[in-house]
Amino acid sequence: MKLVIAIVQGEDAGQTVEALHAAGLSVTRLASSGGFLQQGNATLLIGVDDDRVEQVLTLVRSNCRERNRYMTPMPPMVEPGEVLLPFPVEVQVGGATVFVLDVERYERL
Ligand code: 2BA
Repeated sequence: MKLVIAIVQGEDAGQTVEALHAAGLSVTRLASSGGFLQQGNATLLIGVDDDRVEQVLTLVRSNCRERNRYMTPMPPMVEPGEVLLPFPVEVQVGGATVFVLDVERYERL
């Protein structure tokens, strides 16, 4: 058995969960946020038999798309009288960041 951890953008999370659920897969959705952009995203936990991992990846891939985000870096300290206007930096995010882990033991108690 494997545990697939998929970090997806908030906009893609609902339809990804629906697609996984429709395929008969169990999924847990956690609210999370990225350390770099500090923006909300979603982390999906999907426990599956080994032979369904590729199906999970296909469903995640087909429901998550790449987007451009903008972040405004913190301006550096400037001397009095100096003006330094920070401008937004474009960052590409997604489709999804996926980890596949071996599950040593699975119990439903
Ligand atoms: P964030 O950490 O908010 O990162 C958002 C996007 O910013 C990343 O998109 C990447 O394009 C860019 N980025 C991240 N760190 C950067 C850096 N030090 N310098 C320049 N650009 C940087 P994705 O790679 O698609 O990642 C989307 C989200 O997936 C991340 O949100 C984070 O929540 C998660 N993630 C990505 N890689 C991870 C990892 N190795 N471990 C844990 N979580 C990860």
